[in-house]
This record gives sequence, structure tokens and C-alpha cells, in this order.
Amino acid sequence: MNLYSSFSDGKKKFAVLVDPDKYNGKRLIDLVTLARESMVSYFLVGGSLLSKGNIGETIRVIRENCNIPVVIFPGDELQIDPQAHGILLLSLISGRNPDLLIGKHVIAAPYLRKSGLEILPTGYMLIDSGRSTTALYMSNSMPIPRDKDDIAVSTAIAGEMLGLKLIYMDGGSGAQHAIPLSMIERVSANINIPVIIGGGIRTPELASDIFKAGADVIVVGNAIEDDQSLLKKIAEVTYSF
Ligand code: 1GP
Repeated sequence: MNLYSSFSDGKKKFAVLVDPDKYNGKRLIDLVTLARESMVSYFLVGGSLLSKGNIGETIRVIRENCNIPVVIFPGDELQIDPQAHGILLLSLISGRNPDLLIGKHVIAAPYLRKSGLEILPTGYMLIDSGRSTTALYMSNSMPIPRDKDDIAVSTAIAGEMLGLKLIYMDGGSGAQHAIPLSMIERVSANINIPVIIGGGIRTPELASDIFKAGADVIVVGNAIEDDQSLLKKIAEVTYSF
């Protein structure tokens, strides 16, 4: 499987975020069944802070029950598991915390090499979403202000120039506001690598608007945790493009 070529094939994609703290047992199997029926593009597995979940067990259950690619969205260097297909190697380019720009990567590198996971080098940009999310607090960094499209554009261009292969703009899980459409439009018009958008996407209508603004991949977590019927509706929107 070449994950990157699927991210960059120009078709709109829908990723379901699975936080191992929030899903287990029947609830996880039900989610996987729904995702399989709706032809979800990817499972993203991980969390900014895992307190009880077991990422390996979550990935094992998903792999046993479907063929949907599993991509780790790591909250830290402990979230590496060879059962997944790939991992977003996140560099937090919106922040100025050296650990999240290169420090954790140095610690993780030998393990990643041994894991056999496909590495997806990702410029990760936290955008102010109206409240302090776990991702923001744990990152010990400042988000890009919502009304500063220019900063977002320059940051994304710098990420592309540094050789990163994906740009992920995130409001953080449970964001009060999703990423502004004007920011998505400007960023996606100014770079030639796929743009992933997540945080606070709670309706199929908003998912549609975000795709129209230029997103290649959307990530939805919280809204599906609250209402699993959304999964099918957002998948339908995704594949209508
Ligand atoms: C968080 O982008 C993801 O990192 C998804 O956010 O849980 O708000 O959908 P939500």
C-alpha cells in the first residue's frame, strides 16, 4: 500500500479520528462496521493525551474488521505501532516549540525506521479555534490567529519548501470553531501538497464547504463520537465531489 499516493490523487478523502480513550469493545466494532459500509478513506488513530486507551489494541481491532488504511496521528513519541499502515510524522510548524519541530522526531526515528510504517512528513498547524483544546495545551505553543490568513499561508509555504508532504490545519479536537474557509482557500491556493483540515467539523454542510474551499482530506472525531449517523452523511458528501 502506498498511502501517500492515495492522499495526493486529487480525490476528496474523509478520515475518521479514533481516540483510543473513547472507543473500545462493541462501540469500536460498531464504528468500524459503519466506516466500512460508508467507505471511509482512512482511520486516524491517536490522541493528544491518552490516559486509559491502548493504541495497539485499537489498531488491532480496526485491522481485524476492515481493510480501511490506518494512519497513526501521534500525540507523542509513545504512539508508534507497527500494526498501522502509516504515521503522520508531525512537525508543529505553527509553533516555536523545538521538541515538536525536531526533538521528538530524533527520539522516535530509530523506532520508526524499525516499524516499517509508511512515514508521512506533515506540517502541522494549530489554528485558534475559540478555546484552548488539549492539543494546544499539550503542545505548549501559540496557535495561528483565526484572522491571520497571511501567517497561515506563509507557514504552509515554508512547510512545503522544507519538503513536508502534507499540510494539516487543525483547530484541535472539540474545537469551538472550525478552520475559517478563507484561510483554507488561501492556503490551498498557495501550495501544491495535499491539505488536511480537522477540528470542529460537526455537519455534512460544513464538510462540503471545507472541501469547496480546497481541502483534500477532512478529519472528524468528536461529532461522530456524539452521533455515529453523521459518519454516513459526511461520507456521502465526500464522495459527491
Ligand atoms: C483533531 O482534527 C481532529 O485533531 C478532529 O477534531 O474531534 O473536533 O472532529 P474533532
